[in-house]
Amino acid sequence: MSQRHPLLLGGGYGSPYSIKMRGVLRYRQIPFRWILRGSKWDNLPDVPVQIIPVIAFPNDDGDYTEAMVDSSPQIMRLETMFNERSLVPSDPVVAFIDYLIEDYGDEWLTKPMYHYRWYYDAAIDKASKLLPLDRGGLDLPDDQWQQMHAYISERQIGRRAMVGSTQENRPIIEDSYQRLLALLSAHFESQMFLLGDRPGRGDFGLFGQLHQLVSWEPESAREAIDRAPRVRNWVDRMDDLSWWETPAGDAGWVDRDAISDTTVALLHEVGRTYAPFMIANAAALQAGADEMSCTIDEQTYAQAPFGYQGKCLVWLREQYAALSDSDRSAVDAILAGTGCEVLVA
Ligand SMILES: N[C@@H](CCC(=O)N[C@@H](CS)C(=O)NCC(=O)O)C(=O)O
Repeated sequence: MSQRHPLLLGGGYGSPYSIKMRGVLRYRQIPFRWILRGSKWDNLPDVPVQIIPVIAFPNDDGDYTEAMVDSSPQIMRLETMFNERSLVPSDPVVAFIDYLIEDYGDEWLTKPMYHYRWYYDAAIDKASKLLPLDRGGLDLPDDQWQQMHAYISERQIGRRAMVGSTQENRPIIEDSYQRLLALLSAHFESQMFLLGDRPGRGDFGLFGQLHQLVSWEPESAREAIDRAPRVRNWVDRMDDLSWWETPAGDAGWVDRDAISDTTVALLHEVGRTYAPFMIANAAALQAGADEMSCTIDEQTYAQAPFGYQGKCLVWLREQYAALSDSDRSAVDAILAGTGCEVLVA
């Protein structure tokens, strides 16, 4: 890998994971070139799964022969390449909590994000108008624009149930977003990041989804401005943290015994939604069932099981198993009573 040449980040403006990784690269001050995936500028190497974001790496000659997907492994790959402004807390206990919050953002908060985009008419209209332009270009002819508008809205609305955005699940999904706004508002009254004086993977996991929720989707954005302006302002900050003066080396992370009450309150929220969902999803996958269901807020949450999220639980458990005995006990003590215990039981 040569650092003389920038990385390439292939993504889209409406893609929460693309915005997450753009935020990571900006904060880490890693030179990169943004490429709208599918546009005439897209010359990214092949990837195994057609999702965004894609990161491509240059060789010494400046040729981009290797690319990867999935934001979480992308972050860890960057950790192996660049030392400064790391996103991984030096204490493995704090690092595990950070990873858990990132996965909650990626795998649960994406449900409110997708729901608010493809459930409400104004949101559907906005996304269906804007998304084709990333790929099609500003000069996209009107007739093709109309076709893509119809195709995208039909396809994405059709996939709502796959993500869990059904009429039955709607109160659970919307309430979880409302609670998150309140929890984060309380946290940001005294602190800018979740685990210290510098952002971690968890901050960026939340940021990617929230960026869309508080600024793209009209309904959820209105809620954020009305009830949680601090959250909206935090998202604006997270979008480009190249200015943040990160404490040198490993300094700046919270001590494992001093994780703030408002971050622990967030873990209770993770334990209320993401944890029962992930456990029931994995059980349904193992049983080969067509539907997973669990109880969240005394209501039944149900959807088809999702294979990738089954893998996420396996990876989370591997991280937990890799901790030393005393670190595992310390994680258990932090998670006790949050509802997250089941994830590592
Ligand atoms: N686990 C992936 C998820 C990426 C993802 O779901 N990307 C969406 C856009 S935000 C996508 O490309 N979906 C494929 C499609 O819509 O066809 C990550 O963390 O990057």
